[in-house]
Amino acid sequence: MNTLLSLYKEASFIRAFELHIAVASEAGHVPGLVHLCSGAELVEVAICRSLTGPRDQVTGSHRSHGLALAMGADPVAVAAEILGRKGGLSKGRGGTQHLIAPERGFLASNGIVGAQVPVAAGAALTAKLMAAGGIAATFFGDGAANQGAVLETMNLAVSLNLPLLFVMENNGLGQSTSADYASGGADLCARAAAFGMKAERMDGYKGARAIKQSAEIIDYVRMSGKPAFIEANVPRLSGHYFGEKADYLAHHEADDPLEDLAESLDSGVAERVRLEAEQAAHDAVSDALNMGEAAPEKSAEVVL
Ligand SMILES: Cc1ncc(C[n+]2csc(CCOP(=O)(O)OP(=O)(O)O)c2C)c(N)n1
Repeated sequence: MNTLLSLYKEASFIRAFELHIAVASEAGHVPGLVHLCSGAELVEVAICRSLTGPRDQVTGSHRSHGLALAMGADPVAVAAEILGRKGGLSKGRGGTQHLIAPERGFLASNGIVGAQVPVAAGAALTAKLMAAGGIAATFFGDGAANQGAVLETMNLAVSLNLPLLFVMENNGLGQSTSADYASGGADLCARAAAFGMKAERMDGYKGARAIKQSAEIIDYVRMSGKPAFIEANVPRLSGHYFGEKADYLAHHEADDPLEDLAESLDSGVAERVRLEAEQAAHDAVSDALNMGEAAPEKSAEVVL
């Protein structure tokens, strides 16, 4: 399968997975709110496919279902975790915002905005001290980019020479606040460069270019042992959380990177791949739903 087609296949699976999670949420099967990654799949798959070192580690935000899947976590176990089932990645105790699949290099996602970033610095420091060629990557939003812990981690990564890739997915919104307002119109890529690291923009609508750029910058981090930063522009194709009814969304209608990608492929092939992805996502979420068993009640014995 050619590179663009396999990117489309993986990204379409994540898109369909999120739609099925949305359906499950609407039916009341998901404890709490879910933050869907729809719009960011292409960037996440493009970057994760270059994180192939056996010791590479990734951390993500509250919007990380797709990231866990892009790193190869078992879709049924991801769905079961989101649904709070015993068969989930962490027995249903973490839920949608706390996914973990360390055996696949997915160290953790985190519901505290920006908190996943210093965790990745710890993974990068470990990789550096073990000198076994591993690197870390951390995904966060434009809102998180203004968190003190994130800015401190950028400084630390430069001063300690950590093999850490910062990936800021700029969807223009932190909840309902525009990125321009929250950052005073600052150029966030230039701000990262000012810490003293290589910093680039990635077009989240251009699949082939994103794959090439990801491979090059990950190679740079691995070979140099230094940090780097990517600002990827992505649309947020859903509300802050699924089901949110908000007027501001009307002002943020965006093109869909997956539709753009499908247009660059043979239409019959793209449609077949999309339908297969849809079926696979349906099966994964259904299997998780059919597990039936809820997570055990939280108690001291369970936690210990
Ligand atoms: C420390 C902290 N402050 C506030 C929140 C509430 N909150 C959850 S997501 C979010 C917006 C984050 O925006 P961004 O980092 O751009 O990520 P996006 O949701 O756009 O993917 C906020 C304010 C939180 N979870 N943690």
